[in-house]
Amino acid sequence: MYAQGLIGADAATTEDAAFLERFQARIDAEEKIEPNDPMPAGYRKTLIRQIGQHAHSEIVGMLPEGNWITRAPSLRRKAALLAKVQDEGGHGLYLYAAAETLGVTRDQMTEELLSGKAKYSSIFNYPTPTWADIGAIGWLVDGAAIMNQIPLCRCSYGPYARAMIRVCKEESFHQRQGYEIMMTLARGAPAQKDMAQDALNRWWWPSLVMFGPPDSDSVHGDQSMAWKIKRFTNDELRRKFINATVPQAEFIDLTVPDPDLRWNDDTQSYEHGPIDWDEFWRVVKGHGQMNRDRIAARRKAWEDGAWVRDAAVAHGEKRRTRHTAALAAE
Ligand code: FAQ
Repeated sequence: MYAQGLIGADAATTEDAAFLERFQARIDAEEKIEPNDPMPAGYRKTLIRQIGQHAHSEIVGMLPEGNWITRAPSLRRKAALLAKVQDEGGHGLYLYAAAETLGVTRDQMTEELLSGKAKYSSIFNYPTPTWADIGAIGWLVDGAAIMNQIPLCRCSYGPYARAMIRVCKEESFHQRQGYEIMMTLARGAPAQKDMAQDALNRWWWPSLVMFGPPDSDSVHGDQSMAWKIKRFTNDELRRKFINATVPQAEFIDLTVPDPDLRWNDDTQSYEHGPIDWDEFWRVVKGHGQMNRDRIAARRKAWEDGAWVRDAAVAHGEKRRTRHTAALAAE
């Protein structure tokens, strides 16, 4: 869709110290970097990786909730869930388009997802066995996504930052619909409250690791902070999320499943108990409960959709031919 010529743009750029200094000065001056601007190859590569992973997460993220569209408990819940899942599909499309401005194609990104080369968020490898999981995903997963994405609205790369503005508005609606489901269950019959608590128990820790490994193990963190792709570190965002979410759990009388959780008056922040990072890396490496199903579902969707892509290309060619013929006849 976007100019393929951009792929080689860096080849013409000598990344000498003066070039890198000029680029960093633009970043430090809070200028937005746009698709045709010269940029270090590493900056381009980091963005393609992160935006691509983000796009895949939105698309794979449609699956756990999509599982409940036919079983939502009322027409109102069904309409809201349907709209939410469609929004996630839209977010994926804005993000693929933003990544394409850097010279990668959607087909390349899809190929990397299906071959396991590109990652998507660990969170979407957990199952959704009960209706309360839909509440927990909206409340916690969209809540974590907002915490991560609001700073991305100020990312130094223009197309990514602009895509995030609309995405964040929609995520905010998603978070509220999820919290409202949890509130309704938590104030319902004892069995409903148990279901809400059980969902919180299962989604709490996976939501905390969505922010990535601890800063000490974050491979890309420092460079992405220097380039103002990231504005906060993984641990800073995790802390902000916990601080915002614990009072929300207390308000609906649910218990955060962390016996070591403590308010620290000095830092004005919660301290959390140990995170199981082995479990995180197991899931990231493809051994979570749902990894195989998720990729199988995406592969099937891609193969089933081949005729639609072929038809769209054929239609485009037909229109171009007609347009050229009409111009020639003028
Ligand atoms: N899962 O060096 P860092 C959503 C990987 S959207 C899997 O710290 P970085 C909306 C990381 O890629 C959710 N892998 O990396 C929704 C790297 O591996 P690599 C997605 C992870 O990039 C809601 C390695 O670990 N959001 O939820 C994860 O500086 C409901 C080392 O990590 C975004 O993608 C993980 N959780 O920081 C949809 C936001 N964490 O690439 C449907 C944009 C880390 O070297 C329903 N992304 N890794 O092979 C970011 O902000 C960053 O990429 C981080 C990671 C913060 C995720």
